[in-house]
Amino acid sequence: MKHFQSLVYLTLLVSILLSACDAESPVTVEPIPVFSTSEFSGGETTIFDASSHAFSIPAPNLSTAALEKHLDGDVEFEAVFVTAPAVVNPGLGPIYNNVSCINCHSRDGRGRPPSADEGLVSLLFRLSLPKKDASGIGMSPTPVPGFGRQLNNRAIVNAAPEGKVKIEYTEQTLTTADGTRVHLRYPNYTFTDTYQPLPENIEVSPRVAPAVFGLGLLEAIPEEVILAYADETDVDGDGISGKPNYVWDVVNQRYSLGRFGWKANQPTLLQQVAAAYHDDMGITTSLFSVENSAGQSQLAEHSATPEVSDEILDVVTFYVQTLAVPARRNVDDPQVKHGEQLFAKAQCASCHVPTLRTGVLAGVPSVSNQTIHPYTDMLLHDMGPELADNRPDFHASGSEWRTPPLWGIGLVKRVNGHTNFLHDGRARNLVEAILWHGGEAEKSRQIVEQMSKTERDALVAFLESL
Ligand code: HEC
Ligand code: HEC
Ligand SMILES: [Ca+2]
Ligand SMILES: [Ca+2]
Ligand SMILES: [Ca+2]
Repeated sequence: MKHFQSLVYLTLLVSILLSACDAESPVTVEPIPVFSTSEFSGGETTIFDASSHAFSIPAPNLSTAALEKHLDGDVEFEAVFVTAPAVVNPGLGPIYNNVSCINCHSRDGRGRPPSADEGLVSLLFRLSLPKKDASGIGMSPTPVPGFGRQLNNRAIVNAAPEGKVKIEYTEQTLTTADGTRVHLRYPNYTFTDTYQPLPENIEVSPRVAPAVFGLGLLEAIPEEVILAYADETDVDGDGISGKPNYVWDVVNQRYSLGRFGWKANQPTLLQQVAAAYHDDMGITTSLFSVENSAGQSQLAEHSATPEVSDEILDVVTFYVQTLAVPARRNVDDPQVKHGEQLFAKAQCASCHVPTLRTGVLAGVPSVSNQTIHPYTDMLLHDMGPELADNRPDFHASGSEWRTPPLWGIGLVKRVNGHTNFLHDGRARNLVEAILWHGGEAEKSRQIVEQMSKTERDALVAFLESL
């Protein structure tokens, strides 16, 4: 705890230093081009493939050696883990959510909530206890005794899963200005069959697996570029603030800018991948060397040697850094162009920033110095009470989420066979996803509600071209 306190001071100091720099030498960002007629969403990493494999293709600008490394990572991303001892891929569990990366990130794409007769596959639940006081803000979520920070709903033989989740939806109908009725479903979760009682005051955050392509590019965006879009106190008065998350960086032993996950709660892809092995599969690495089941009364602590080596961690990280971004389609279609104008008019581009330039990502030249069209600012935004999970994650409040990139969103149906969007997959199509926007995006939602059907169709056609 003491250790943590000194870290707070450190962060304070860092932010004071940062704001001091801000005042003296403001970072100049070139004006954002609101329109992007480019098909090259991922710069030179773009691939022209709109098939069901669109998210699984290596960046075309990899060197031969880099491609080999990527393909090694591909094998590991698909590797199915089993209970130790085993010759191949041992170390699963004892408690876990799934047996391979690809099982959740199906075709390197996005997961979804289970249908009525399915168990959980690619949706997981983060858990924590409320912070005792304000001094906990900015800290990692407080683990729940006996459960940690994630509900592990599966277990190896002789171990009990932590519990199951029952999902029920409440429907509400919204009528847009032109008389179109849209049915929105709101999820309610009940935890059942828990191996020991869950405390009543737990905080719960449902999260579906996001797509994993283009992530090296997002890691390569210079920190100062992201911070230049932040406007925490809404100085320019457009109702949109945008706030960086600062999260614990295990490798550098300090707080760093958060970039990955629905609340930007991971600083780097290396740490994101190691956390996935640990939290989602029960597999230890040099970054997280203690099993996720540690401290549970039902389970003994397990082996001290990492179950996945640094080499494997490295190639899997490289794999998610170097998956190509699919090219845009139909950019010259008049309806798509109309939709793009409406996207700007509805202030969508204030958060879903169309164009950014990457810097240098060490060891990954293919994603370095690229002009990209990710449609994200990588910042947290208050999205209102209806999307809130009420579970703070470092500096992200219970109602703040990181703007997700929209590139490739029009191909989710073809790749993953569904159109479930948002952090919990509640939206069943793009219009529903937009109509759930609230908080800082309330004005955007209202503009879309006021649109004619022709306009809303154009906006969707634009999103589907991404
Ligand atoms: C049980 C399902 C599940 C498994 C297994 C899983 N993931 Fe994930 N993954 C998720 C979820 C859910 C998130 C979002 C996490 C969050 O918001 O905190 C995520 C996030 C990610 C991200 C960040 C994506 C982004 O846009 O920010 C990467 C990269 C990733 N996972 C890679 C992996 C790798 C590599 C593995 C295997 C070692 C893996 N995942 C295993 C569900 C899973
Ligand atoms: C204030 C910032 C902000 C504005 C303005 C905004 N969005 Fe979003 N958008 C977000 C955030 C944050 C999420 C993730 C919310 C969640 O998952 O709970 C999101 C999610 C989405 C998604 C689902 C993405 C996914 O991966 O599931 C779509 C589609 C989308 N926005 C489109 C739009 C459109 C179109 C507009 C304009 C009408 C718009 N957004 C305006 C911040 C914003
Ligand atoms: Ca293990
Ligand atoms: Ca757990
Ligand atoms: Ca603002």
